[in-house]
Amino acid sequence: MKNKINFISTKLSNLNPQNNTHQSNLKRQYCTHQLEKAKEKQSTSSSAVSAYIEAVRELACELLDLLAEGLWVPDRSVFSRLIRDVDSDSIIRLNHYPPMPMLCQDKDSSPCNQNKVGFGEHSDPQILTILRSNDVGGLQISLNDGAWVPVTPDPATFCVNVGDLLQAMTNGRFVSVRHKALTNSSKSRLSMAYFAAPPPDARITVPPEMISPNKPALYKPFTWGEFKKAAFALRLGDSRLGLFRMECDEQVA
Ligand SMILES: O=C(O)CCC(=O)C(=O)O
Repeated sequence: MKNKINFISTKLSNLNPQNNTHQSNLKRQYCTHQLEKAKEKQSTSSSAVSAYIEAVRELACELLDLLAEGLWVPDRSVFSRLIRDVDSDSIIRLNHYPPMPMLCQDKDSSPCNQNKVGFGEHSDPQILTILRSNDVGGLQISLNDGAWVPVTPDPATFCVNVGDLLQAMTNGRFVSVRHKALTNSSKSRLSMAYFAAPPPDARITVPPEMISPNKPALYKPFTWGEFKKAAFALRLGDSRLGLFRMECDEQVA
């Protein structure tokens, strides 16, 4: 293929060298222009993403400060400090769920008459998730009794999920929410999730004020790195916090 291109260009230059110089200059100018346009576009979108990340990180920190205050923890930045850390392992994920038409012969028969699962049931392992979506529904959360409740989509609001680490750091006072996302049969769902996480070597512990003889520590101390490693060894829907739960005899001790 490379030879062929070389051959054609040689031929063109043989026919009219001046023309060819002009053509390749035009071509080069066009390519440079396209490249600059693409770079400009890339830098505009990457600065928009950076600005968004900064804004949602600030929101997550403010929420965590309020939460610590509400729990009567004297050091109100005990949770947010982990996210503000320069080595914070926070990430952003963009999800796209293309429409999945229901292609059933018999429209009334289950399960092909139901929406397909786009993102399986799970809880978020990090501290807090700030989720935003377009106006296409699909997100569902699981209640204590196991019932699934749809979350009304609203592009102007944020959905905040408590993650596993916050459950551990509040000694079970806040519970990480199990959720899943279903596809829509005719429209695309888009969502953007900011997962606020500590640095990998941060020790996940409970503020001492939240532990008492009546409410002993539920989880052993662990690092986020250890938790992530354990999480990767499990399936998406498995409960990871169970691995770090104190044994009953340790709680009494
Ligand atoms: O798209 C959604 O609403 C859910 C996304 C989600 O659960 C995730 O990214 O972990």
